[in-house]
Amino acid sequence: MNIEAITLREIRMPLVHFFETSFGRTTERRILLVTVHTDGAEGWGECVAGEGPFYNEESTETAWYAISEFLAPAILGHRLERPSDCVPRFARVREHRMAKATLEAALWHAFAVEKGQPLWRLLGGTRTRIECGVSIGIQDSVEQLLDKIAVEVAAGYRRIKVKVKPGWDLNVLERIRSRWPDILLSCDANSAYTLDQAEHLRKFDQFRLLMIEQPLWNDDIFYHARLQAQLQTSLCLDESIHHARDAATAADLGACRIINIKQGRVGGLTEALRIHDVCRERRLPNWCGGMLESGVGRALNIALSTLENFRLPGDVSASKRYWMEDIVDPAVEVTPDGQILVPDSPGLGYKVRSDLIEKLTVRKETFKAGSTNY
Ligand code: OSB
Ligand code: MG
Repeated sequence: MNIEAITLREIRMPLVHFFETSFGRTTERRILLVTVHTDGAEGWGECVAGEGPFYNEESTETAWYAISEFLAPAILGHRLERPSDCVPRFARVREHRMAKATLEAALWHAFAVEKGQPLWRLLGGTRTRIECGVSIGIQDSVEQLLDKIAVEVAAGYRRIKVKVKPGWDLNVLERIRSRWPDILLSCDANSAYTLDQAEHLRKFDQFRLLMIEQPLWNDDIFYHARLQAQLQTSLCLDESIHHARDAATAADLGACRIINIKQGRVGGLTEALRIHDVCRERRLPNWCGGMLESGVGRALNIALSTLENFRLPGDVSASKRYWMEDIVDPAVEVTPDGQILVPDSPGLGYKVRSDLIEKLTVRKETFKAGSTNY
């Protein structure tokens, strides 16, 4: 495919309900979308960076910078045989993984459209339905959280994950477990603890959690292994895993028993597939994380989740949990038994609503082949 033009834009989308983690509260998303125009198709990619550098070092603004100044120019005017061919072209830029992943996602979408195939098949997926879990943020009160869990359990979701932090953990888990002794339950600390608190974290064992996600430092693997050795509950790494080598390190050290794969965090689908293969070879189950995506990113997560080693319910849930109106048609829906039926139409399987996107756009820039190349 010849990369003829790339449009970068920012849209704003208010969340139906705020989302709070140990690193802060989000009420409105500032989402970057790219459109890659090839000679045969158009592909869309969503950037999963947050509004500020709180989950990781990237943000909406740094992704805009990396894409417009370096990454778009690295592929514009070039002919790529496959979407993965962008990876070596981007390699000169250190980090900026979410920015890279945005363009790679758009290339995969365009590639699938050109081939007239559903993206999930091109990725090597085998599932026709995926299992859904939900991630529920920190609320203003425990009662409010229990009400939210009740809604999601009734909606059929197969795994409930709650956000925890010091002061919002044992008390909360205790209340959840006494009301729902048998649900598949996990928690995510987004790096809110240190190894000094191992004793405290050992108390989580009594709640029979499926996993504790990223309890320690965002850049740590080694001390998670120390912690894992002291816990019955499985640890899952999210923030610490940037590439396949990190996944192998974590497996070799025994730093976790489960891995959360987010294509954005790891620099794109090619690296996500490599991590998937590392996990499969080492018999670590992995699952698909979420980053409060709009329908474009959500559709991509669905496609990725069809791969064999996505063995646990992901944070891939219905559009209506986040958005009054999603930018794909149909909106992503979950069956009463907590599954998403994977669409079989070419590309993402959901139509991108470009008219609505245009209305939500607050800035936009188009880059054409022949512009500055570094
Ligand atoms: O750690 O998984 C996380 C959202 C923003 C940043 C980090 C995380 C999350 C979630 C939300 O847990 C998952 C979702 O999109 O539903
Ligand atoms: Mg997480």
